[in-house]
Amino acid sequence: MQEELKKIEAEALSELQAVANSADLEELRIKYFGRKGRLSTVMRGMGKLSAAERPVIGKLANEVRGNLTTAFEEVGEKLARQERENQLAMEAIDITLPGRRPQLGVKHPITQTLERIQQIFRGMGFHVADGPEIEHEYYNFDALNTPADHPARDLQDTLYITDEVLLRTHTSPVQVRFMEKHAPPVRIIVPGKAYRHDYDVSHTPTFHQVEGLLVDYHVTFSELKGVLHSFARQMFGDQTDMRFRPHFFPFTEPSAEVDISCTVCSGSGCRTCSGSGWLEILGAGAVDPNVFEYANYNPDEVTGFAFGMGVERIASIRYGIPDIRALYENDLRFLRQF
Ligand code: 2U9
Repeated sequence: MQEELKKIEAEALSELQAVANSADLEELRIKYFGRKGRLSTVMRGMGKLSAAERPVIGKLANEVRGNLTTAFEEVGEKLARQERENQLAMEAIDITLPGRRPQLGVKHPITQTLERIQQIFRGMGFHVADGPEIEHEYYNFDALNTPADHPARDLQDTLYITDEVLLRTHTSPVQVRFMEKHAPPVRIIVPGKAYRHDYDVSHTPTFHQVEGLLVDYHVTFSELKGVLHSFARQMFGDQTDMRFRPHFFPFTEPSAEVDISCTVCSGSGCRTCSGSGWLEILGAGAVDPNVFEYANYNPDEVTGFAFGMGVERIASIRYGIPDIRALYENDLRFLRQF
């Protein structure tokens, strides 16, 4: 039995050296100290010993148990320490790593363009006016000298709410309302949404316009040209050329469509300008005397000019966007570029 105890001690100590983690240690503890463990089995056998042998073996058994208990405790503490360290190392946060940057949004290209247009005209002394998007046909058409049989009034082009109420097809009704409330001189721009039954690469049913109106006692067409040329150069660069082509609008006479030299080829002709060297950016003209009559201004006393531009068109030229419908798809990969 003496030898058996020594053997158990030696084997337990040797096995203890090989233990790699707390779970294995617990298994080993049960193997030796458990109720059916090797040490307990030997201890239980002591009852069969003679009175002479018992104290000797008993002493040895206690020694062995004491030694092993100490050895198990030591290994247990070492393993617990190691496991804690491993855990901490695994959970460690590297505070020197760069943080995740929040994705900052940008203003929509339409908004940026609207703001730039307003900034330029403010710089030339224009004030900003606004008004309703749901209009009476009187303000949208009649007061703008657009006769009842004019094609623009057609259901095909205009979005009607009732027989006489509609979504404004341009921001011009705001200028009429403004003249009703204010005596000349007038120098305003009207940025805002307009609506038309239209959808293709260059038209969306909802679109943005900036229109301008200047009325005073001796305003001439050359001042219109000066204002628009200044606008074009501030918007598209100092080298921008401009030309006026005769056109017709019901509310201006004479009227013109206004082109700038192509921003891609500077006028030599390319795909963007269909080889012409020019890009249409807006329409303009001298306010028709009939429009002044409707607004209760005396056409014998005042003259004025007006202009209108589509903001989507200006933005598409400014940023080189071939299909303006992209402006309304809200694809972040597209929007992030501006
Ligand atoms: C009043 C008198 C005159 C506004 C004008 C245009 C020419 C014009 C188009 C540009 C592109 C509309 O968005 S678009 O399709 N507009 O060409 N607009 S003159 O004339 C007015 C407005 C109000 C009282």
